[in-house]
Amino acid sequence: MRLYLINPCNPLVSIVKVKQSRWNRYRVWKPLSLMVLAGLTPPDWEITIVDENLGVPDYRAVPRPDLVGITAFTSQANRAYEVAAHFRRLGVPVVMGGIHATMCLDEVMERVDAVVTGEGEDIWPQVLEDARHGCLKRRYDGGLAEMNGAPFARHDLLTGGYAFGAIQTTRGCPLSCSFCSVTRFNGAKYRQRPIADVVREFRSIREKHVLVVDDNLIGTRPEHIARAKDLFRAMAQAKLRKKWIAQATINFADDEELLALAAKAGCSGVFIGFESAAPEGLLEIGKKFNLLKGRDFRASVRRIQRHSILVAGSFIIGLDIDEPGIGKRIAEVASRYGVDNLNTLFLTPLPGTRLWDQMKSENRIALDVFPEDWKYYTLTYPVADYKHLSIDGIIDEMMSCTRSFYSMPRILRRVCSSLWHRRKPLICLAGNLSYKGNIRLDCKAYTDFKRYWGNRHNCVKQSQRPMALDFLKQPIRAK
Ligand code: B12
Ligand code: SF4
Repeated sequence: MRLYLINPCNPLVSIVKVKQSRWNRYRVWKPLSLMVLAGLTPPDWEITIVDENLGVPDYRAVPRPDLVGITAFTSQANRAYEVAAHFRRLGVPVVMGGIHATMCLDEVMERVDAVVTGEGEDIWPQVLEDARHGCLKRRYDGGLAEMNGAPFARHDLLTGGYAFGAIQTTRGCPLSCSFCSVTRFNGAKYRQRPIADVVREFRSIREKHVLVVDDNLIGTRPEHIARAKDLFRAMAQAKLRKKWIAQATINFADDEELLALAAKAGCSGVFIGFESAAPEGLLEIGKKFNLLKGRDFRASVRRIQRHSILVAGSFIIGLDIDEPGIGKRIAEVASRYGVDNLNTLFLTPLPGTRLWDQMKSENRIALDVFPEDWKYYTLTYPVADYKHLSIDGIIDEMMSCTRSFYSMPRILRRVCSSLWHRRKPLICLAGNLSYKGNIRLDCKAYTDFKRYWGNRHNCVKQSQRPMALDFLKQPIRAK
């Protein structure tokens, strides 16, 4: 039995060609979901993982599979449907799972043979058995999986082309921020894999650099932190010789022992969601956690950096409290906090989130011709009606945020500071220049987007109904 597991691309996102430059390897990330599914697949299946981000194969020229499994974030849904349609035309059954299939079940059901909602571990073997006997059901529900004893992801099936390996050590998040899908999808309970399993799986990763995909590697409660410390101790003891980056909440900074152990275990950078420059913004999105203990963000960032761990900060633009001038304000606040990199994203109502429910009820979802418009749900395009900012206005704010944070004087100041404090100045410089280099691509993408948006408004005005418009069906141009 031949199985293809496919990660579809989104031409608006897949801007790099890995073959063009070695550096592009740092900008593509392994689809861990498919490597996990491969690990759950019995050995008599011949498995091929296709990551379209590395290049789209000519599917007409590949051997015919017996089953196709597709994963997709919402932003990949359109391409997922194209790939599904191709294989279904050949009579090959197509199964789709992952976050979009779970949140938009009806839409996906119409376009594939079987849909798997929730996590795959407990249900995938059943799906394969049914496929083998030609009796796939239309719907399977994986629910929340046990974290103990699952087979390891097949890291051997996706080699070459990536600078980073990928691993997961925990699932779930109790914080339930309004814009985020994680609590709804993976649950509020923080679930941890056995430490010995994580260390063993780490060993099976070939890459020297690893992305730990956990939404919050350290968790929020004392027992979570204690487990994180045990994990870091075990990783250090195992002498894995890997450098890894992860996502965490700002409480990472509160425990010197935790920071020292993380650094010893190989942590080289952490991605932290600050989300808003104002306490009212944090209240608006339900991230009160960041407000606890009257936190001094600048001191927190410094404490992390003192352990030679780089800090990338994430902010959201387009909250109801955000007014003109917010772009510069975010850049200033992020510079004041002292983060090494800034990633600002548009507030985006992702299906299944509380933000989606709220914006839908207020009729504020602006890009709503689905599934076509999903391709813009990358958090890098404005897709909603923002309270105090027009579409042009919010794009200008985003550009002024990026230009201001990544101005040459500010980059030099950050690099000098990391040189002075002996904190990886070259990585800091490369990261900053890479973001700065993206500004040109962003300008071009926004020009195309504004044209699309303008055309669409005119057409809607003429027809007075938001329907799938012809120009939407034209192929999307890569940035
Ligand atoms: C790592 C990660 C990334 C990596 C992606 C690596 C990759 N290629 O997969 C990077 C950094 C590139 C990334 C980018 C983005 N991401 Co992201 N990312 C994550 C993160 C933190 C972990 C995903 C992961 O690897 N999980 C581990 C695997 C094992 O779990 P899984 O993917 O859920 O797969 C399981 C099940 O879903 C299921 N399953 C999945 N696929 C399939 C397929 C079949 C056939 C079956 C049977 C089952 C199945 O089985 C698996 C095993 O249980 C998630 C948060 C999360 N907890 O999911 C956000 C998340 C997926 N990202 C999100 C978003 C919004 C994005 C971006 C659009 C924006 C951004 N800048 O972050 C971009 C989109 C890029 C694009 N190509 O369009 C949202 C998606 C919401 C949505 N509705 O789409 C999430 C949920 C975070 C959030 N805040 O809500 N992301
Ligand atoms: S944004 Fe981060 S902290 Fe908030 S619910 Fe999502 S994973 Fe948890």
